[in-house]
Amino acid sequence: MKKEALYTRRQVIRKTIGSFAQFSALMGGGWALWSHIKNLPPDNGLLGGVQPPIRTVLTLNEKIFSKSLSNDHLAKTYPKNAAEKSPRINGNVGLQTPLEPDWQLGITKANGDMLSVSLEAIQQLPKTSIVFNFKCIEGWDMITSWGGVRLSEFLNHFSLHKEASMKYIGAATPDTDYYVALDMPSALHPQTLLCYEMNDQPLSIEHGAPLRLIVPVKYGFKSLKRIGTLYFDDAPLADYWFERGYDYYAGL
Ligand SMILES: Nc1nc2c(c(=O)[nH]1)N[C@H]1C(S)=C(S)[C@@H](COP(=O)(O)O)O[C@H]1N2
Ligand SMILES: [Mo]
Repeated sequence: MKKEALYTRRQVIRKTIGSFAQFSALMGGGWALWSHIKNLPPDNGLLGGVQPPIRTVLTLNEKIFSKSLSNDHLAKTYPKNAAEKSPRINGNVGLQTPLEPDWQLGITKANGDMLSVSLEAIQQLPKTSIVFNFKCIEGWDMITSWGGVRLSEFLNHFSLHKEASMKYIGAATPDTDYYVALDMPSALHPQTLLCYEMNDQPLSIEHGAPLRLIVPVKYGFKSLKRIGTLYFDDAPLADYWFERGYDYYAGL
């Protein structure tokens, strides 16, 4: 018995053309929507230089992440031998000038006074180590090993209580070329460290000597290398990558 063809050749051609037209219409629609969004004027204020519809999505992400973040939300940790021996280096904004040999951490207190703290004084505080999977928003990650003091213990030790009760903390490189903002709950998170060691060795210049932030519950761009100053505010503080379109909280 001769099998009936399911479709005639003509039908096949018509269907092919039909699907192609549908596909083109979808693509065209998507493209038109995207170019519409792209051509909207970016807001250079708190929207961080991205177009309003994109910022709306980022803001929604932030709401979800800032709610889910708490001290119970700990980044997964690993044994020390799982850590990368020579981890990748990423980003040198704020590291281009030679490091001052008399470096001290500068803290702008809530009343405007300045406090300077030496590396030795920081190293005398109780040491906390962490091995965790460091994630860069560019799409790579690596297990890295760090040592330093909890930011919360540092603030407590130097009686920065008023400061720790504010909504945001900012950190900047000595030349102020790179700067990050952290919401205070993330800053006081038990895994957030001021680090002076990687793989039990003093930090290299490329990895942020003499002192860097390590914020395991955030994407890597919040972990500022070579801290020059810390400062506080109840209003959101400036953030280098936020101004270039990334989300403010960058929570994981
Ligand atoms: N001062 C400074 N800190 C920085 C950066 C930078 O360019 N300058 N880059 C950030 C980014 S995007 C990442 S992913 C991490 C990378 O840290 P690493 O170089 O120690 O691997 O540092 C962060 N801290
Ligand atoms: Mo990054």
